[in-house]
Amino acid sequence: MNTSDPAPLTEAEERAAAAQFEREGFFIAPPLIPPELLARVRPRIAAVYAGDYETGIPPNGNPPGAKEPPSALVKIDNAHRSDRTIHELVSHPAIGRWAAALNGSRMVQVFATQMLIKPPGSQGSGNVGWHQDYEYWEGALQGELFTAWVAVSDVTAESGPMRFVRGSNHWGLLKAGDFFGHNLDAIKQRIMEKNGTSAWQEVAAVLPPGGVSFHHRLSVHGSGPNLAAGPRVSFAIHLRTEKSGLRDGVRWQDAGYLNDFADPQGCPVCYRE
Ligand SMILES: O=C(O)CCC(=O)C(=O)O
Repeated sequence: MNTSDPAPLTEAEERAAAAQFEREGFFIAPPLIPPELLARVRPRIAAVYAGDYETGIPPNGNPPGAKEPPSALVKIDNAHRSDRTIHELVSHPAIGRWAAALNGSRMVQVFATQMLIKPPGSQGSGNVGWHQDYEYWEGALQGELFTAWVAVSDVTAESGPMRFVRGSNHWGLLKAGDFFGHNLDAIKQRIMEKNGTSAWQEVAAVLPPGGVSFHHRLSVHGSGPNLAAGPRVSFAIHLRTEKSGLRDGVRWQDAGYLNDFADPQGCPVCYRE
């Protein structure tokens, strides 16, 4: 169950946001997640990290559960299947409303999530290498796909915020990225060579708790080390619209961490016209 209705957008706001998303490949929305929901979700993030799964469903990859604070980037896939409060957060209607406005879509549905904890002091092992999300979905999915990224902690310039490369959504699928690579400069070099241009303008998505950014499936993005005092905590929420689908001949059981669109626990609809 969701806790609050999204604030209505004016038509002018919707038009301006959609134009920016199309032009630049990302959009930074005003804070969308209510503080009371963030307060309820924080202990649930700690619980899932420790291996406590409220629904009895483990996240993908069955992480063993850890007692010690992390020392490198933690990425737990589909924690929303394991926990009802996390499910409530990732399917919040304000995210759906903005996502629909950015894409002019009639329906928005979650199809996978990542719970991300970037600990302080993790140096390069906290980095997320430059990549395009579609590199990881291309085999199974096609059409309109994108990501909402929700800040749970205060994501400052020091905490290793996500960085977008402006306009890279127009570069096509380069397949030169690597989410798991830590050497950002080497990956950047590879992407620029593949793209045949030295154009590269980075924008940091600095977000307060509850802030949300959206990015296109082809937008190049990554993040550097967390130099702040506390962990950078967030969710990447992968979204589809009615203009996307499973590729012909692909079976859900072969789609890795992507959830079957027909499964309401794995794929909650967060907006419907
Ligand atoms: O959290 C990050 O720094 C990157 C997350 C990411 O790759 C994504 O949201 O698609």
